Amino acid sequence: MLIKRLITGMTLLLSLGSPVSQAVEKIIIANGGTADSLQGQTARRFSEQLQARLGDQYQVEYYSDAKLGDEKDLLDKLRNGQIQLATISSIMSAEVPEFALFDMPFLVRDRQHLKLIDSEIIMTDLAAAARRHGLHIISTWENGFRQISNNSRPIRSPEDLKGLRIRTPQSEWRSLMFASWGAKPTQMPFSHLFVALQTGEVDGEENPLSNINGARLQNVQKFLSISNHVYSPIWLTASDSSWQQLPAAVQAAITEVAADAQRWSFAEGARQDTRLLKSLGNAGVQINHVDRITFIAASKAVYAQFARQVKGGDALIERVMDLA
Ligand code: EAX
Repeated sequence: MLIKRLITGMTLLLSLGSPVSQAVEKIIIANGGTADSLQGQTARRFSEQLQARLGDQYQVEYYSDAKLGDEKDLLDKLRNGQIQLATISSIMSAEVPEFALFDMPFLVRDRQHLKLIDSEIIMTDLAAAARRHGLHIISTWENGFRQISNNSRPIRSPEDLKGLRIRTPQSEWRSLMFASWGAKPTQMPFSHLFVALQTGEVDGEENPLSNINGARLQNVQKFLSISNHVYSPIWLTASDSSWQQLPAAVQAAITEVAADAQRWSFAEGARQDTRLLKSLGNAGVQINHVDRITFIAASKAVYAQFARQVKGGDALIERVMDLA
């Protein structure tokens, strides 16, 4: 830490050509989504508030739109200390198996069920699982309920997905889900998605409305089917070892500002879902609702795989279901 401060100080001294009284530590936060999506807006708000709270000794920098890499790169950068914070979404289950809990289709019922976010299931069980993989979960923000868009037809039942090439995040779980519904899933980073839809490399995708609008996917998609098939949180994540090295006061500041950002993101997420449904319709996207019953009936393979593959998986699912 001291060496790092000295080096930062020397670099400043050299670049400014005048003596500096205090070294500045950087706190870099990055995400793979767009600045204009809920996760981008939340991260910006968080960065500004954290900067105000920490004062001049720290410089908080926020990079959106995969400028520092896609979510997988961001995890690497957290681990090797190039960045301090990142927001990680669906790919977390590829790192920490227990997080595939959020890839159980239709498990999270509605917004009321989101009391899950502040429950022990996340704060204790999933947080501990992340720590075993060297990650510290600071806060859970909203990415959102995921919906399906495509260029071929309205999706009412899994039958309608047959043969469609659907982009999923880089997670085996989401692939398994869409394959068991009959689609042809293709994994790719979010930052590649607009072009892949535009060129017809894939027919469709699945994301919260805020990500769809944030990346202007309505410009390259004809149909939007409201499925709420998965609730996708955004995990504000640090590497556990670099987190442990932060001064306690800085840890407290980050945790508190992040908790405030969490409250904001859930309230704003609910508002955006209503507003964006209208504006996407106005933009000419044809919107329908899926038949949940047929989708749920076709989802058994995903639950069975989770129970087989993740120790204690069954119990985790039951605890989520039991939350009234
Ligand atoms: O920033 O990759 C995805 O589809 C995720 O929703 C991610 O949060 C996009």
